[in-house]
Amino acid sequence: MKKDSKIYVAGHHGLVGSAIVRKLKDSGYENLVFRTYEELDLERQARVEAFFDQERPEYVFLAAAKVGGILANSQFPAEFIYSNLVIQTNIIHASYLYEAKKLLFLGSSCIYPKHCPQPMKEEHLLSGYLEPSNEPYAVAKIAGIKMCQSYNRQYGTRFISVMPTNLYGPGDNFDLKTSHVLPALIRKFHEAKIGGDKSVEVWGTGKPRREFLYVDDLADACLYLMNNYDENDIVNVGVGKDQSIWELAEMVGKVVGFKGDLRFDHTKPDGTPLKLLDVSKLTALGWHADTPLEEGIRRAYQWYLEQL
Ligand code: GFB
Repeated sequence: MKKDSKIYVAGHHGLVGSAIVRKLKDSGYENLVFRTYEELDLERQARVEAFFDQERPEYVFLAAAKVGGILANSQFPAEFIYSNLVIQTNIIHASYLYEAKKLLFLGSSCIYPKHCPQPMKEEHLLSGYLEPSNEPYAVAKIAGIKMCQSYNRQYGTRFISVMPTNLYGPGDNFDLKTSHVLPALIRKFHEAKIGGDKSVEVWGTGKPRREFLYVDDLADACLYLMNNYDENDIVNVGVGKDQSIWELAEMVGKVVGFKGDLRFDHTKPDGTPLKLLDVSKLTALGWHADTPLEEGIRRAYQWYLEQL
């Protein structure tokens, strides 16, 4: 990308899209294009194509998606599969029709099988059954990967796919029913501290292990890959280290300053037991994550406090 290249960030209000915009602006890219939901409904194919016809973006970051935590994925499976399939299909196809130079598609680590060998390598895609709690979302993301690869093969496009691990940071969703674990815990611990509660409820057994990547690190990786990676194969983006939900809860409690106990709600799902990405490919390409988890949680908590 040149500093004056026309760059479209789809989903610029979301956790990932807003971080990509911050990173692009900080890096001196000045010709950025966005549309709000009111201006452009990405589920409407004709409108997406009219937008591409009018703007002709050279580079596309496809960060628009319907996302949510383990419960939202189980409760709204139709929305997760429909919205993601339609949005990504419209944008990938329009990028081909209107000759974008390059597109970066954001997948997810949930594309890998439920019982995938750990850490999960790019080659493990489609090697086993998916985790049922987010299968519709994962199937949509896998379709996006295959669409990018198929367009590259048949049409000679340059569409790359990036698989981030669980993300968190400024711009996250803190709604307790639909959010991911990290923002949920920040909010629960904060409210328990303010309310003087003796304990905080944590879903599941606390035993599943997860890897967490600060979203500004992901944005940095996305720019790096847009500028330095041209292969058809997917690339994992993570930190290469995981911890149990129990350990995570203790760390969030420490950052927030809550001194009470953890109460595990076994009626809530654990989801996939292990989900650690193998990041050796990205490391070999010359990129690694910078933000230690505790520092990232501190920044995310600060952002949450500023929104209150
Ligand atoms: O982050 P999370 O919702 O999604 O849950 P996944 C991770 C783990 O944290 C699960 C536990 O074992 C939850 O039971 N957990 C504990 C909590 N307390 C809470 C809480 O208050 N809220 C939430 N949400 N979880 C997601 C997929 O799976 O991974 C998405 O649902 C996406 O589709 C994302 O792929 C990366 O890590 O299990």
